[in-house]
Amino acid sequence: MNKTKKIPVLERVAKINEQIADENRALLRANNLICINIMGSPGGGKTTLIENTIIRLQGEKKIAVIEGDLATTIDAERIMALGVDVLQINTGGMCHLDAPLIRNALKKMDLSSIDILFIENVGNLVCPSSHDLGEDYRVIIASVPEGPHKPKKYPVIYKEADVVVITKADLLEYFPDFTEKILFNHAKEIQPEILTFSVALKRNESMDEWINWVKSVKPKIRE
Ligand SMILES: Nc1nc2c(ncn2[C@@H]2O[C@H](COP(=O)(O)OP(=O)(O)O)[C@@H](O)[C@H]2O)c(=O)[nH]1
Ligand SMILES: [Mg+2]
Repeated sequence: MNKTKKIPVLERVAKINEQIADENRALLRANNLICINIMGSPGGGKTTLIENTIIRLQGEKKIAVIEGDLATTIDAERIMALGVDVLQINTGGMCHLDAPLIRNALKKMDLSSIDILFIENVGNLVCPSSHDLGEDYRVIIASVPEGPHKPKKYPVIYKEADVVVITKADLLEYFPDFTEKILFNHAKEIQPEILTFSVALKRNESMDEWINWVKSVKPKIRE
């Protein structure tokens, strides 16, 4: 009788991702930098939030960015135009980043000079949630035109999130079914500890609470 223990392939791949995510975390810790993984739908405002955060923290924090995209360097070029170090990862067809891709990117960066590393994940509310990258914090972007029910429809990504940022708050008057309260309540039903911010990036308004959080973050203590 064959007594070899069979581990399903997906389980093995997930385990390898976990191991490499832990190695990434150790490398980030050794270089004393905070890593924030920005996730959300395509077009929600991920790149715009990162751009505005860079502008607001210029001269205060040294920021670098890893840009994940299926194809193109469009977002990376937007970030580079701000004079910030950016590393582009094109995933081909893959709908998320994973820990090995981040490990390869980290090897190419001068980590010792960075305070905060943003990762812009591939625009998607499903795939990125199940891939630990070694980040400290997970931030979900929820833009007003997407409607207030996304946390209920995509609970898995919210369950693992530390922060939700409502973007495009300047458009609230055009979306009467969307209130910040409804979205935040839905998010808190799924993840009671989640921090909540709301910004209107087009007008660069109401960024203060978000910016204060970014400035104050410490490495995440993991249980
Ligand atoms: N009105 C408005 N538009 C925004 C806001 N944030 C982003 N956008 C626009 O939404 C579009 C997609 O933004 P982008 O940051 O590229 O989204 P990403 O795909 O999530 O990175 C762009 O045309 C942005 O100018 C906002 O707060 N208000
Ligand atoms: Mg983008």
